[in-house]
Amino acid sequence: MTGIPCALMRGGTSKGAMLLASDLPADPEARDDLLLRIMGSPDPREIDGLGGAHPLTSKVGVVSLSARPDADIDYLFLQVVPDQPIVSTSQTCGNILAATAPFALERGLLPIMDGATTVRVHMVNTGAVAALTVRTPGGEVTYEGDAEISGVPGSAAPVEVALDPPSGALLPTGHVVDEVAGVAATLVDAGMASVVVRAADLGIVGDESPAELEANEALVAKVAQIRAEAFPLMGIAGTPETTTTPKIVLVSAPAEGGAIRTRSFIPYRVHEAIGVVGAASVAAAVRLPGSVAHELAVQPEPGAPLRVEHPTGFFDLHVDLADGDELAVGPARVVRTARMIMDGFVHPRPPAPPAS
Ligand code: NQM
Repeated sequence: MTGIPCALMRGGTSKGAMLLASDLPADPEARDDLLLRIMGSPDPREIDGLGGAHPLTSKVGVVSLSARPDADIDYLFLQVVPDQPIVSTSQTCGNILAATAPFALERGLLPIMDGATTVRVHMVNTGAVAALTVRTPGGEVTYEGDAEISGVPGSAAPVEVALDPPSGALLPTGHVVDEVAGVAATLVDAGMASVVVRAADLGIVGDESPAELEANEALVAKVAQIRAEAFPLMGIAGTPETTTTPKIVLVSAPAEGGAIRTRSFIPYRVHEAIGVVGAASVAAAVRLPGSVAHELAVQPEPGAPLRVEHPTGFFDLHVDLADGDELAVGPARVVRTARMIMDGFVHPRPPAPPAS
């Protein structure tokens, strides 16, 4: 029985299948069909594959050596929707990003240093580049360490992530505030197309649990309407039905000493925490005078991290507007952790027989 080399890894607060591009079909349609069968989609439980029945655990990272002069590896992220036969490349994932560098080092794609190794990762989905520093004592990747991140039990070795400034427009519509589906919204993209709206404008407090929010049918319908109207305004390729962006982030005043409190629809389920580039996009809105987040936020002291509160804790990051240009974001710095859970061969579900 042959299988496909594949690792199951946690990256930050997400989990997914990690594969080398050379182990997958080059044709995107054939690749996506195979990934559905590897993950067990479409099926709400993903019972017949590696997927974890939630968008945060139904992710795929594909890694290869990069031909770019500013990067060591290319990382293509694919969101496999658990209950629909959709594989979307419309977004990247900064959590799975944290797993890409250790995975590339484990696969022997790059030389390993003694102590720590920095890998520059080109995020194919967005074109952005990030530098990841992985702990490699004695020239081997270690996952053990004392870094803790909200949403992950225990501690692990830190993966320091420095995100280069995004090259696209921070405000895709050119406005700090737009009216979308009758609601004031800041449409912002610092790596993740995000629609930031006030929780209060949608009739909620902003401290509700993800389960409470997902059970609120009127809210879910309003979020879907906001997303449908924001989608064309943000210049996203494809259709809302076949992509997983933009994310809708409900913000309210901080309650735990942070800068802002968030609840994120990603876009159907509610995030248990917040994404990395998702947090960078909200943080950019926090920094932007006039945005719907700025007026609710408590700005951090100069030099201190900007703390984004979320359902399972907080996410600290350093993100500033670049000097002299209020629409450009400076480099963002975050700490994540990652872990190899399983490494071996995956046996995909067989292809469906051709329709007769
Ligand atoms: O924004 C979930 C996650 C993400 C995305 C999502 C992410 C990011 O937390 O960088 O990581 O928004 O779909 O895995």
